[in-house]
Amino acid sequence: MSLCYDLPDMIRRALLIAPYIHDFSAYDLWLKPLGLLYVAAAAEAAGYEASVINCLDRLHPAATAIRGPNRARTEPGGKGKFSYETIARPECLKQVPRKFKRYGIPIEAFRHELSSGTRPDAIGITSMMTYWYGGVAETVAIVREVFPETPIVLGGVYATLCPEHAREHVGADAVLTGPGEKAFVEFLRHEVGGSNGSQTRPDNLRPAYHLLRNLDSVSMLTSYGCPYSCAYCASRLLRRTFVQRPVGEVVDEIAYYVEQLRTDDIAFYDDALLANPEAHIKPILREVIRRGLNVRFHAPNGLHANMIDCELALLMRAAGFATVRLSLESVTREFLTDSCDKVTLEGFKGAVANLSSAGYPPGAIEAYVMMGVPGQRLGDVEQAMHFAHKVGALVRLADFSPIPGTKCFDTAVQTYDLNPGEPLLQNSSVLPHLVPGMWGEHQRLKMRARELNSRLIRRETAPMS
Ligand code: B12
Ligand code: SF4
Repeated sequence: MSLCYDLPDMIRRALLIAPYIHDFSAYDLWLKPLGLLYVAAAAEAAGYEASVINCLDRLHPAATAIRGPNRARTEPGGKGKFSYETIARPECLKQVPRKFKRYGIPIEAFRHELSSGTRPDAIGITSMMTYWYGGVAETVAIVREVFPETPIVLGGVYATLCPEHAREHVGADAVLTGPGEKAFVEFLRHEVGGSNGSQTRPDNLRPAYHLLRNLDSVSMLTSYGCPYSCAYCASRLLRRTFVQRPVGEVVDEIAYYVEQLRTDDIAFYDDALLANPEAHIKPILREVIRRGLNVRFHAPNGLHANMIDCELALLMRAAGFATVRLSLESVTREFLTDSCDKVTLEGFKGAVANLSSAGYPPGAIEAYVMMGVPGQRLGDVEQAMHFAHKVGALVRLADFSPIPGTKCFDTAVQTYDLNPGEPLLQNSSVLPHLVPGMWGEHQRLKMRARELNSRLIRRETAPMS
């Protein structure tokens, strides 16, 4: 579908949409449609007018007006619960005895948002987890009803990891893979023409947060990609190279969020925030402290513990790091090799000690421990949990998600007898229900983790004798 107009100076409009999530559970942990905001910024830089509709807007009046348990709720620190509606479970998830939900603003509110804005010339939709494609397809269908003639393009993580599936199941006019800044502008030029704007370097853009309403936190990147290549991870498939942004540019962006957007909470979405610490994170944090930028930083993604020496721990504390989650993943040799040796047991222990000395109480330091990785024994998970507990970190268990294209995927498909062509089965909370015995085992491990965690917190709060 090509809709090139004749008027060269007419401003073309791009509408960017963050779609609904279909899942058994979803929690807003500083979730922002960061990729979509980069793409919107690129469109603006190229001379297009851009607007954004966020179906996951927790603070949307229609989401907070709902009565009952499915109302959106906001918790301190920029997190919260999405509003939701229970929907039918897809056939292949019938074995999972849980309610399936559509998370996001009520459908009528979305229709209203679509039809009350200016008519777009093209629409871009993002996608995140592969197993959330049902929400993407539903979003596309609603958009189609309102704008039957407007070209729709899909990008994002799911589009990149499962492009053929997306072409077949989502109903967009085009599916673009990989970083979308340049590709989306090319799509716009081709489909709707226009664009006299000067295009800035894609790696020099700032996400278009000014287009997002109801902002109670911000997510950002100080780097793109990851220098490692762990067997279960898709980072390299999403971005081939690892690039760290210039320190000054990163700190200016943080200052903009704090001083102009008045945000108190910033989450880093980096895959490898602490890589090359002397040249990157340390100077960033020193500059944040020097400029007196008062903000809470969150690292919901696992941090590389080996990089946290005494100085970095002190800088993190002084700069306002509030959520500190370290990747431990496992303590077994073969598993650590699959994780590219990015964390060693000594390194992990040292990091917790350094963070504690810098003033973090143990309840503030968390360790991601993986479970359900093909070939992983229950005893391995237990060992890792006990190790994290012993050195003073809270245990946060993370269920394995088989991701197409990763080194682990084929083994996972064989081990767990999965249909490789069905992304719904890649949901980390689905797998334990499909594999006989796995759910019970995981429940037991989760209970054990809770016991260890409460013991750690009690130990810390007990009065000294
Ligand atoms: C931040 C993050 C999280 C956060 C927040 C996400 C949330 N609240 O749901 C937290 C830590 C909570 C999280 C949790 C999990 N995550 Co996560 N997460 C990420 C991460 C690191 C960054 C995503 C991101 O925003 N990147 C930055 C933006 C700029 O990139 P982008 O979205 O890809 O956008 C670019 C392109 O895609 C494209 N694009 C994007 N939109 C559009 C739109 C158009 C129109 C176009 C043309 C282009 C385009 O252009 C953009 C700019 O270049 C990715 C890894 C990664 N490198 O992407 C994993 C990732 C998405 N997560 C993953 C996993 C496995 C998980 C967990 C299951 C881990 C676990 N075992 O518990 C959980 C599950 C959470 C859930 N709710 O289901 C997997 C994906 C799994 C899957 N099957 O899809 C990834 C890929 C990491 C991996 N291990 O490989 N995650
Ligand atoms: S270090 Fe983290 S982001 Fe990088 S490849 Fe390994 S798991 Fe993925």
